[in-house]
Amino acid sequence: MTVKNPSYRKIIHIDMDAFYASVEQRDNPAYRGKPIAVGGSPQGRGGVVATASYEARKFGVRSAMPSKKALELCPDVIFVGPRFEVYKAVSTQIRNIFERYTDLIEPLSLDEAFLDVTEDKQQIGSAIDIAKAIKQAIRNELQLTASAGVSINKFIAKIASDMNKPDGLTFIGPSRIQSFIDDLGVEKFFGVGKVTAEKMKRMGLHTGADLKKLSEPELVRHFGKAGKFYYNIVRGIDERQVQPHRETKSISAEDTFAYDLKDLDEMHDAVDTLSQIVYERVRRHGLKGRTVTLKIKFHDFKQITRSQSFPQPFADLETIRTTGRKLLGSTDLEEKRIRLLGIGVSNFEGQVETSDGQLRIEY
Ligand code: DCP
Ligand code: MG
Repeated sequence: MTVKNPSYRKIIHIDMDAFYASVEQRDNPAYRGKPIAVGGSPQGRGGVVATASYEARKFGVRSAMPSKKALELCPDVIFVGPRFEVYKAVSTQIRNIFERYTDLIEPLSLDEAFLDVTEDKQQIGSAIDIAKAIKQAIRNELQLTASAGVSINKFIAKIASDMNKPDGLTFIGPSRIQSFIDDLGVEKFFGVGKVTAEKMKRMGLHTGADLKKLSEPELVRHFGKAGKFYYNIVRGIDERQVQPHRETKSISAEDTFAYDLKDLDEMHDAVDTLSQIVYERVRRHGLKGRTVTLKIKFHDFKQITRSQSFPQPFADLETIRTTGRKLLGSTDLEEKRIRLLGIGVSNFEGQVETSDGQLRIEY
């Protein structure tokens, strides 16, 4: 028996299709119907792909892939230089469309946002119809396509928007949520990164149904604080609100190691990997920062942060990586072993510097 619960929220997650590439194909007819990769460098001499058109994806070209590899997979691929100012302007136009339908908008990056449409500003009637109207407006006014996911919480709405790309609209209603989650691979769960997913798989946990067999204390024991969140989410419970106007104060990534690091080369590798992750996220948000922060947690759980600020805002990988390494080099590591490293970028352009220098760590 399904009980109709009038207190369900109506959440839509919208994500633009092949965002940078679609904008480039829209603005340059010569690129339409062709495999293009935004970013990277011509002849695949260096750099990575920011995103690929769907024509290029057929060959396996993907975001974050070295352009050399992209060229191997798809010899006809056309590399196109990014135009971040244009993507930012389009992002604002998309936001303006969202605002006609709701005041509760939480952007996640330039091309992606959560909308809470429970209130139904335009009295359209159903969340599915609101999502249709938004997609239609984006198509008519911006000549671009978006995919939408509709459900009762953020977690399910976000997964739904990814299920029928491009130009998709996927609704997962309350009665379908549990069976959907049971079959879902652990790597798809919110907050589960590569490392956690591998750990889960080693423990024989492959799907939502597997995770559901663990008690809350067991999950917390294995996965720390996040375990509590996983416990709820495998039961379809995600109470996170859509938070409008949340300014991005910092973008950071951190990694707790399977064993404590002693070796400087290993620490440098970790800093490089974290810098790459942070760099990509800074880019995706269209931001420029002034401060790089390194966070270290030692094996005795003592924690320190070290920061360096620059007069000029930056958004490049080199600044993040070399500053991270430098901050590590200037830290007195003594004989200590390192349990966790984190890299963050903050003090974004156009935002006020925080007086306490406190960083919000995002998962
Ligand atoms: N991006 C990036 N580096 C990455 C991933 C993405 O620079 N590693 C940029 C380019 C994308 C944009 O962010 O166009 C949005 O990211 P998405 O993950 O939503 O990817 P797309 O919109 O390109 O494709 P999809 O249709 O899969 O959403
Ligand atoms: Mg997208």
